[in-house]
Amino acid sequence: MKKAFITGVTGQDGSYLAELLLAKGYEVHAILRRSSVFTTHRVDSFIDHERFKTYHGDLTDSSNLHTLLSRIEPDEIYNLGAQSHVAVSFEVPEYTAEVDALGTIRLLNAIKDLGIKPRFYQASTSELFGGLPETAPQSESTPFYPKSPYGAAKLYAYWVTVNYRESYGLHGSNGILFNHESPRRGQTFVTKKITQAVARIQQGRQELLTLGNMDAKRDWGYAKDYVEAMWLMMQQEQPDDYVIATGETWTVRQFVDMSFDEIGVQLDWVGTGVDEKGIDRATGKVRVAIDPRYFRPAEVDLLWGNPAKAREKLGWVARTPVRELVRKMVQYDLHNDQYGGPEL
Ligand code: NDP
Ligand code: GDR
Repeated sequence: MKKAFITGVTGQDGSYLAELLLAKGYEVHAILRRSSVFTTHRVDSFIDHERFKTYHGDLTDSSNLHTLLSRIEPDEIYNLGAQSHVAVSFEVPEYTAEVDALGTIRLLNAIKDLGIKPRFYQASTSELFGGLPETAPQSESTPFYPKSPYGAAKLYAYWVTVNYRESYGLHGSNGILFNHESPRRGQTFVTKKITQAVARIQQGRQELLTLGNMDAKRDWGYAKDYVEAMWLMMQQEQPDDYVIATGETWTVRQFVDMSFDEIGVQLDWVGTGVDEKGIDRATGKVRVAIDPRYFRPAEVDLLWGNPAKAREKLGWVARTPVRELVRKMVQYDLHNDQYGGPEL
């Protein structure tokens, strides 16, 4: 029986990945951060599974990671734990680097010191790219240009994974994943914020959705498809780095329109910049407003991935078009207030 070790299991991706690995017969070991409130909503449906084992742990604690890896001796390590919010990273840059950059080297050093030989997956990101229109669509050979403390921390993690591969023969791969969403997406990321607001507006529990930059373009896929790519990378004879994306890009405004479409509301967009408003054509009510407090000190304007290498080498393709993703998220939010409900 293969053993996997996951950091970030309570997050969106970690929960889908753990489910996938349990279904494949793995023993799944994972760390949970101590918190004053429960953080296990996304894994509660399988937390008592006999092959799912949890430990308190933290990417900021080297001795904890060292001890756990020496006891478990996993076959595969998936490093998904991170302070993953780009806007928040401008407010807590040092902590973001501590977890996202140094957390990765802590894991890699534990592997090296212990002399164990797991395969290692690093959750790299399209935020490594600057999102300049002339670089799109971005591929594995597009130059990096991180535009946030988060992106810069992930750049370090990307390169130390490559470096330990080249220096010590680590089977380490970077998945350069473009944005991927799901009903389990954290509530402060733009897609979930939108679909949850649409559901609440439909239910008469919210009036207004307030957003920042509506012109940013993102290549949005479905998280459940993307964790399969992580696993596929770990099954390859040779480690490598892969862009994982749908190959399509949409503005935030288009995502808003598609989400309101799900409940039969068409919006009129009036004005420009900070005055822009999405007005419900049928009722005349303002549904969307822009608040500069959601603007970032620097923005990644256009992310649009080229997943050709993943298709050719891993046989992976994104199966869920953005419309279907929007439908899954809005429908889920119409029927569930918490993570853990049934998905369509
Ligand atoms: P989430 O924010 O949903 O989950 C992050 C996870 O990391 C949570 O389990 C969180 O624990 C954990 N974590 C945070 N800080 C620490 C720490 N100090 N020690 C250990 N664990 C910690 O992220 P996603 O699931 O969306 O993303 C997974 C990974 O993939 C992240 O590394 C992210 O940066 C990266 N990524 C995500 C993309 C996306 O579009 N979703 C795209 C590309 C990369 P807790 O529940 O306690 O907060
Ligand atoms: P991103 O995702 O920064 O791409 O990082 P997010 O959903 O936060 O932002 C996407 C785009 O939407 C714009 N935006 C807003 N964003 C948020 N969060 N809230 C708003 O109100 C809002 N209004 C407009 C943003 O400016 C941005 O352009 C995600 C994370 O999962 C990272 O961990 C991951 O590495 C990248 O995706 C790929």
